[in-house]
Amino acid sequence: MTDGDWKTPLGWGPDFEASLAPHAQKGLEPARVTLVYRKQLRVISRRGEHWARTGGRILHKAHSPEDHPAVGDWVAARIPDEGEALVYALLPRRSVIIRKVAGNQHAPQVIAANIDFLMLVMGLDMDFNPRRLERYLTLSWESNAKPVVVLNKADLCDDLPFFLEETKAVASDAPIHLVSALDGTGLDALKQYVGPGKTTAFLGSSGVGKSTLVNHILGVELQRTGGLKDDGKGKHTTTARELIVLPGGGALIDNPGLREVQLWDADEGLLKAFDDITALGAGCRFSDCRHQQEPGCAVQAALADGTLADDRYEAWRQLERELESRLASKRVVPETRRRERVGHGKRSR
Ligand SMILES: Nc1nc2c(ncn2[C@@H]2O[C@H](COP(=O)(O)OP(=O)(O)OP(=O)(O)O)[C@@H](O)[C@H]2O)c(=O)[nH]1
Ligand SMILES: [Mg+2]
Ligand SMILES: [Zn+2]
Repeated sequence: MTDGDWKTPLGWGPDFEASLAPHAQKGLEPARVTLVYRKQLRVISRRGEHWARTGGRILHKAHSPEDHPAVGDWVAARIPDEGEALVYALLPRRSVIIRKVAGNQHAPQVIAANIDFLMLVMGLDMDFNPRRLERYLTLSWESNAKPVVVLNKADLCDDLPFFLEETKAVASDAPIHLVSALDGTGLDALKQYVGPGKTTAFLGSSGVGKSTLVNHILGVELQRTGGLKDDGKGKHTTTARELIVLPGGGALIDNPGLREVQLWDADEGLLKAFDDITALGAGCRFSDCRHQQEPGCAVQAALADGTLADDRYEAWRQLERELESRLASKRVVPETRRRERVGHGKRSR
């Protein structure tokens, strides 16, 4: 196998090649992180899958958890022919999914990096919640990964058109798929998001069927799936976040169920997730209109005449307040700098 053969099906491209160049001159080689276990990393390199350790240079330069290697990251490493590799640098990310750790205004958590498609899975049972979907979409649009809304457990639902309409009202231009991982309905259509060069991650509450979907795509029962308790609440069946390499090329990341999604920096994500409000806002009298009591506010006008739903507006206000309060508390911590997280294409979408 030539050196290029293992990387391209895993998502490597000219952008990473260019970022690697200065490190390659020092004899470092590329690897992709599949699992993070405390300070240890599992990576895939020309050698196959093996252990690696984050070098002191990265740890010393890291200002925030965002600066540490995460699942999906491409890194530059010293890779001996056997034994543990040493990671020297994190290559700039194409996309990065970050949420805020609950209860801590200063703690971001990187869920995964270099994701092409983010499958936002909801169950068409008691799990369905458009307000939660708005959060997931905001997180996705901010991340630079493309969100795909997957409404699973269609077999349990007796009013699909209703849920489809509810979803369309909040999904802007993200594609929506109605599927059943149990009876196979709609699963073929998901194949377009998976394959050579693509990295596809699954996100959603516990018990919505993420691992069941991953097993279907893999064609083998690799991921353990769980039964639901009698109260309909899922227990966390998947406990580790791991990048799985597909035999035919491409990668999947199954995630443990998220209990809640709190937003980290997501100003742009919010503009996109609420593009109906963003579009209305262009018609406000003041360019810095907050859409509250300002005269000539087109958003308030749309609320008054019913073209904008109250709960949609309230959901937007809630997320905006969350982002604001986090930013306000950030300002009093001088060493916290707003850093450019995504190297390529971040502003170009
Ligand atoms: N009826 C029905 N049940 C499903 C469907 N998909 C998954 N399930 C069931 O839902 C339960 C939870 O599925 P998992 O795939 O383990 O859910 P998960 O999202 O991976 O859960 P965590 O790993 O805890 O985050 C299992 O009992 C599955 O068999 C579906 O389309 N219809
Ligand atoms: Mg799971
Ligand atoms: Zn306004």
